[in-house]
Amino acid sequence: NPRLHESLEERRSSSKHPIATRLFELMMAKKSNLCVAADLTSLDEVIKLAESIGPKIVVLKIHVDILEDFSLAKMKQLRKVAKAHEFLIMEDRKFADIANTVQQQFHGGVYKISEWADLITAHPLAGPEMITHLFGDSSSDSRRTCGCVLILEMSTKNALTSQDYSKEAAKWGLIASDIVAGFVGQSPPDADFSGWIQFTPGVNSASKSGDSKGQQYCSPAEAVLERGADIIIVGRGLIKSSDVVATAENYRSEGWTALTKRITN
Ligand code: 5IU
Repeated sequence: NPRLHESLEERRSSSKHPIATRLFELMMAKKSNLCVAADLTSLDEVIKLAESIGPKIVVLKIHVDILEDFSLAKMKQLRKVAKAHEFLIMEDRKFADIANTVQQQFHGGVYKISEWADLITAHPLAGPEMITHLFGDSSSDSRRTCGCVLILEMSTKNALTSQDYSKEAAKWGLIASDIVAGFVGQSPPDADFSGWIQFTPGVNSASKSGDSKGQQYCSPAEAVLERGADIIIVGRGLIKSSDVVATAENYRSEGWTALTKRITN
């Protein structure tokens, strides 16, 4: 797969999505391919975490619907931290409904995700038109300000994201290259594109066995060198550690070393 060995600069120039372009630039500037899954129930705590590890990460991934103290004002604060430390905010909403519903979930409700998310995740389950219409009609600003990260494979045991499923979905993603900035997966898809960014969750240096609830883990090096990850997603391996800044630096360094090694090989 050519994507795995191309330089980030080459890939940045072939990228068709402004958010992917920006992410390639952040990766090169910060020498980081670390995305932290800030799965905390308080947005105040997420902001605190982001302030401390901001310089080490390129993406902060959140689940807005687990926050007990959500407000748009606090989300604006998080955006300020993201701007100051230069990282993107990914809302792992895993949109999966018909386009008409997903558009409302993305723009409306309490969370108004389109106002603050740089990246969102979506399951391709509903078919290609859900992807093309995800952000609204062709005049929607979100087409420039937000990128879809398509979930092609999941990290869990016995996930239903079979090879046939991911193969078909990757093809849809290629057609919607103005919407799709990358994908979540555990391996590079056949219908790959070097301007896309592969996000790989299920990364934990301390645990090999998973979490006893179906989650499976691998190391940062394995994610990058064997599974094709461009960006490693680390949750509990970091947020539960006693020194989050030191742990972030370890994951940044391990992830970046592996990526550099893969590119130069
Ligand atoms: N996540 C996965 N696996 C997937 C997808 C998303 O773990 O296949 I798609 C999310 C869930 C959680 C984070 O927010 O990534 C991983 O957290 P831990 O590193 O704590 O397991």
